[in-house]
Parts: sequence; structure tokens; C-alpha cells
Amino acid sequence: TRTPVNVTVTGAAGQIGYALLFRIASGHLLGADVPVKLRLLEIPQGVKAAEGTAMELDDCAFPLLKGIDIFDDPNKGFEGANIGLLVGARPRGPGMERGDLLAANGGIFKPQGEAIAAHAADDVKILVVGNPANTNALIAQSAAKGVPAERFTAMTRLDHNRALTQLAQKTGSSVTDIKRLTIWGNHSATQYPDIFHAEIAGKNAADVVDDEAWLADTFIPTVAKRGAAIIDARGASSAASAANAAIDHVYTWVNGTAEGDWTSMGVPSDGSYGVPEGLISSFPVTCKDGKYEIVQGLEINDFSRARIDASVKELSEERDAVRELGLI
Ligand code: NAX
Repeated sequence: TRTPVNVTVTGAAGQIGYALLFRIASGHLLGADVPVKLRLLEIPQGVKAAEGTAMELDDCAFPLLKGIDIFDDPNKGFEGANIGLLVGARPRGPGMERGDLLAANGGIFKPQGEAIAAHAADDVKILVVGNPANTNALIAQSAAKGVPAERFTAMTRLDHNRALTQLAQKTGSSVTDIKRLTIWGNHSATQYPDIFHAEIAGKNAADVVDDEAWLADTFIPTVAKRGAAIIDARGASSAASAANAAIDHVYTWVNGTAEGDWTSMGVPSDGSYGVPEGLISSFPVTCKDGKYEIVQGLEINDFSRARIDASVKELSEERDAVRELGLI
């Protein structure tokens, strides 16, 4: 029998946590034959609610779930972690400036990065979901001395999945017909969903759509502002779809992308496509044997170039701000 994989989830008592934990425990994160142990990390005020969720997880009698432990200390929460899902973050409060938000999150992600370096398993893989996800990932990565930088990733899979459905609905196709869609840049309103390299049932997606006004004025803003539209409609931010995207991100990272396809992940830049080295930016990536690679050699047209550059500029500004705060 296989040794269980230790999965640490921060923000376990939050709304994404509630949607996420049951899918991890039922085998969707790693595979239907992979046993898991959950390590739930919360702040002290969140521990009781996490205990309630743990009771419900017990009540599901999931065959793959080999244990649940709850912590309010990151040094314990990340002990032996093979996978870390960093969901808990500090939301922007009323009157909070960007600098305050980055500082508050630095207070969370820096100690978590240190705890990962000190206590996680050698093969640890980290996905940051908590916003601002790319820069929180950068803070954790920079604090995790000795852990290879590429183990720290940020989630843009929700944006990727949103873009898949918008494109499928526009073209009357199925999401399974669409390949090679890309989200570039920051998980923010500046992100750029790119269909110029995408294919729909083997045909170039931009040719099938053949409507640059729809791209610029409908598709891109719909994908980029979808989070706000969900809040307007639901009265709460995306939770089940965010949890689903986190599951997809890790599943793909571990189990690989399909031949001829790729996915979108926020990963440390190697300088590809003019993105400054070290920035955690979304790229097209292929995954194989538990490793990812940035897709190389794509031609970037002027329409895409301007939008990628704008989002990367925002990421550079966030990096400068956390550098000034001494967080990286
Ligand atoms: P909730 O406020 O429901 O839950 C957050 C949980 O994190 C709370 O239970 C809180 O006690 C806990 N927490 C806070 N600080 C912590 C710490 N230092 N250690 C451990 N736990 C801590 O938020 P939820 O709706 O679950 O969203 C979580 C994060 O995901 C937010 O930052 C949100 O902005 C972000 N999102 C990111 C998305 C993405 O695509 N990257 C999309 C969805 C979501 O908006």
C-alpha cells in the first residue's frame, strides 16, 4: 500500500477551504488511488470551525483519507507537507491601501515560507491561492531558503477555466474541444487571456472567433472581472469554482498535461517572453512527471504584447513594493 501524501491546507475554515477539503479527501487532488493525510492550518479563531469541518470529513468515511490534524502554528502545519495549498490570506478591508494589504499578507506568507523551508518534505509543492496570489507566492518563496524556487506557484487556473467556458460558449463548442489557451501575467484585472495560440477542434481559435472587438471588449474583460461579477450575483466571492481550480492546478502539475495541450500556472519567470526573471507570472506550461516547463517559442503579436507587458508591469510594481517593505 502507498504511503499517504501529506496535504497542508491553510485557511481551512474559510469558504474555499470548505469546498476544497472534501474533494482532496475523495481523491480528486492527486488521483483515485492516492491516500492522503490532511493538515489543516488556521488562525486560533478559525480552529473551532476547522474542527467542525474535520467532523464532517470523518462522517464521509472517505476510503483515501488516512488522517486529519488541525494546527494554528505554521511550523506544525507544514511538518512533512508534500503539497501545500496556501488559501488563507488577509482580504482588503475598508480604506486599506495596497501597501497595507501587501504588508498584512507579508505577515502571513513570510512565516509560512520559513515554516515550509524548515519542516516540509523535500518534494514539497506549493500552490498559493490567497490574494494577491502571485506576490504572496513570491513572498513565501523568497522566505523559503533552500527550497527550489520552482516549487512555488500561484493560481491562475480559475481564470483559465473561466476563459475556456467563455470561448466555448461564444463559438458553440465544447470546453474539451479547446486546447492551448493561455492566461498571462497577474491574477488580477490586468491578466491577459490569450486565444491566439489556442485551437478549437484543431482550428486556430482567433480565426474561428474572427472578431477582435469581441476579444478586446467582451472576452478579456469578462474573464478578468469575473470575480467581481460573482460577488455581485452571489453576495460572496467565488469559492467552489476556486476550489475546483486549485484541484485542477495540482492534479495537472502532478499527473501531467495532455499531449498537445498546455495549462496556465503562475510560476517563477526564467526570463521567457520578456517577463523579468523571478517574478511569479502566469505562463503557458506543460507538466510531466511532477514537473512543469514554460512553453517556449510562441510568437507574441502586438495585441498580446501590450497586454502581457501591462500585467507584468503591475507584477513588477508589486515586487518593488514588497521589497521596500522588507518582505523579500
Ligand atoms: P475566507 O475569508 O472565507 O477564508 C479565509 C480563511 O483563512 C479564514 O478561515 C481565515 O481564518 C483563514 N486565515 C487567515 N489568515 C490565516 C493564516 N495566517 N493562517 C491560516 N489561515 C488563515 O476566504 P475565501 O473565500 O476562502 O478565500 C481565500 C483567499 O482566496 C482570499 O485571499 C481570496 O481573495 C482568494 N481567492 C483567490 C482566487 C484565485 O483565483 N487565485 C479566486 C478565489 C478567491 O478570491
